[in-house]
Amino acid sequence: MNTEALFSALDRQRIETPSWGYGNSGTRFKTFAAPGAARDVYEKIEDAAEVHRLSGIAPSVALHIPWDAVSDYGELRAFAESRGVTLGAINPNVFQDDRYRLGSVTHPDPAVREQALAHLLACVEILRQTGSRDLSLWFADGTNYAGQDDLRARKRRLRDALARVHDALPDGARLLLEYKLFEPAFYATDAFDWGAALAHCVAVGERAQVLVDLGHHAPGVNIEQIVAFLLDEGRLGGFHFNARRYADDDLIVGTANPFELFCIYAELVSAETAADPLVRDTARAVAYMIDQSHNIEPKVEAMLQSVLNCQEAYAKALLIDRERLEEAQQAGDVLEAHRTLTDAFRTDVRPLLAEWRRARGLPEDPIRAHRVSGYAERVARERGVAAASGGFPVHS
Ligand code: AOS
Ligand code: ZN
Ligand code: ZN
Ligand code: ZN
Repeated sequence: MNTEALFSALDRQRIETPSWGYGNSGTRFKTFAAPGAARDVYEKIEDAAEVHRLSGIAPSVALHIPWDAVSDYGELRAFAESRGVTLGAINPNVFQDDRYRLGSVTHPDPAVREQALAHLLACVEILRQTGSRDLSLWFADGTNYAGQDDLRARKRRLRDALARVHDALPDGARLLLEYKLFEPAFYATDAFDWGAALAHCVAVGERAQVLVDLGHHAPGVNIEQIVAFLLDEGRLGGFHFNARRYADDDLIVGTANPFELFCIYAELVSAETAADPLVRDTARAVAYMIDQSHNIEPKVEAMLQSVLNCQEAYAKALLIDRERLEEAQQAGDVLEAHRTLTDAFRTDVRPLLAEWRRARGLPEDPIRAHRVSGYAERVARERGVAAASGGFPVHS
């Protein structure tokens, strides 16, 4: 790929950052209050705008309802636009009400299920007002013990809720179903893996697609193969990027396993130019989103680091010599094929990305630019150290 083609591919890259990554968040053990952490949705949007100003590729911010609920979404949308970003995916929250102890949309009591569904439908309405394309659904629903509830009945309850949400979506909107192996339910999670999520999406309609959160798999699972499979089925809707060593660690993407991130991008790059139009269109519509909740890291810098790590992985994937790869694959040359990938992976793309930024009037080194800008010191002064609440729930 020549530099021009590479640069225009980099121009098209978009990474969405999550509002909840800018507020104070923690682990089950302790939430450390960070000086200057965003206290409300407006400050979260300002931080997201700062990440975009420095990186040039993070133009939208995902919202979490009710953490980011406001009375006027039109006004919030205008506020975001005045800061140079747009409002992205809407993430409903059906896991923090006392009534959801046994589940939300899969709860045995139909009245609780209706309450959860009503919230999901209210979020569809919010999505209309914010002009967002995607409704990201993650359910904490599941059971802790064998026999606790009827597994097939729960599957049907989830299906029913998804169908109703799907049918309420406005034109052009999508439902992204996120799966997760375990936690907070430890025996059975209702949306437990990509296969279950895919089956639900296929059943409820064309505008339902699967969301892959990198932290939600068993160790050793080949995530890039899941990505390839879902792309090929036309059902990969988006990502929640993060890094994990154990489970849902939610750390800075690209820090624990950069080769895995590269291989995921390699599948996406290949699908973007696939012969099959369904695969191509699916790849081009993928929502690249970050899902992190920082505990000890400075928030804005951590988010910026994630965005840049994605860009680096993408640039390396663009460098894969596709012709050489295909030849080696056809010839059954196992190691030449593998080396074609690792040659791209080992390429230091930092000078190239610095050049791309220079040509676009962006800081060559966004992290350094952030550090010397005084942004962190200014918000620490203005916002102070908020009590460790907001963002991800405080566990005790
Ligand atoms: C939870 O484990 C999922 O990753 C969710 O996507 C997300 O972290 C949560 O909904 C916070 O917004
Ligand atoms: Zn312990
Ligand atoms: Zn997630
Ligand atoms: Zn998660």
